[in-house]
Amino acid sequence: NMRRKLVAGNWKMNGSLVANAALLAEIKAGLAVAACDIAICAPAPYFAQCQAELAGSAIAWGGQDVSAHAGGAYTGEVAVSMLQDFACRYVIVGHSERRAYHAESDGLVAQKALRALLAGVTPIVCVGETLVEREAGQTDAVVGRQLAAVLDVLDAADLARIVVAYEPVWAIGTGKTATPQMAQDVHLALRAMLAGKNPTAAVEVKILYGGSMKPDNAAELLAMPDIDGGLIGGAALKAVDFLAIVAAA
Ligand code: 3PY
Repeated sequence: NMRRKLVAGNWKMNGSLVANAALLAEIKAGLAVAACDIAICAPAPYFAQCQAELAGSAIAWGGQDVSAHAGGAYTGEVAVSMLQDFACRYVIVGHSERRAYHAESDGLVAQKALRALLAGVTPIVCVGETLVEREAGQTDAVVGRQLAAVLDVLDAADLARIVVAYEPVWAIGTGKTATPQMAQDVHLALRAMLAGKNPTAAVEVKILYGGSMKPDNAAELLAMPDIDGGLIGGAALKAVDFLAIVAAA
């Protein structure tokens, strides 16, 4: 396919000024001319550091969440305008950790995605089923419901400007990975849903796989026809691992 792959690190709630400086320096030093797009999604307090270290490099940066509101009395929230102040290109929305630990609904995730998109920040919309849901044969229904909520609020013309990430909840931080074929099957189903909204855009939308992607399994996952990159958890915190995944993409 024609889609350029995207490898996006999700640092989650890890890092410090000192640790990030070392990690970013190591990644920059080790980066050959990359054949893929690369991004790092950092905690908000480190946007300025990412901008200072990564501006002018081949690596984009972004956030891990954004408010559904434009601004105002929402203590603790971060507005998309604030991400833009630090030139964030991407923002993750609806990661399963936010859905599970912060009770984010499909509707709220959709509003966040829309807020980012309208501001010109690319939302990386995460969807994924739990183990119980998979074993009950509900995978397509669950990810379909999660994606439908986002598709409902977007203009069809804007569809090509989102990134989707399929992250089976049972594979996140557990060391378990979906087999390439299991992932491919879901990616194909997601792309078919996107095509229902806008067939041309569906061909362009990147669908990333997330959930314990690491150097060991990246190449075979990334070889699947509808897997257009990865959203990388733990392996994004080690320069050698992150670089190995970038090299595989
Ligand atoms: C993981 O790989 O564990 C992730 O959740 C990436 O977002």
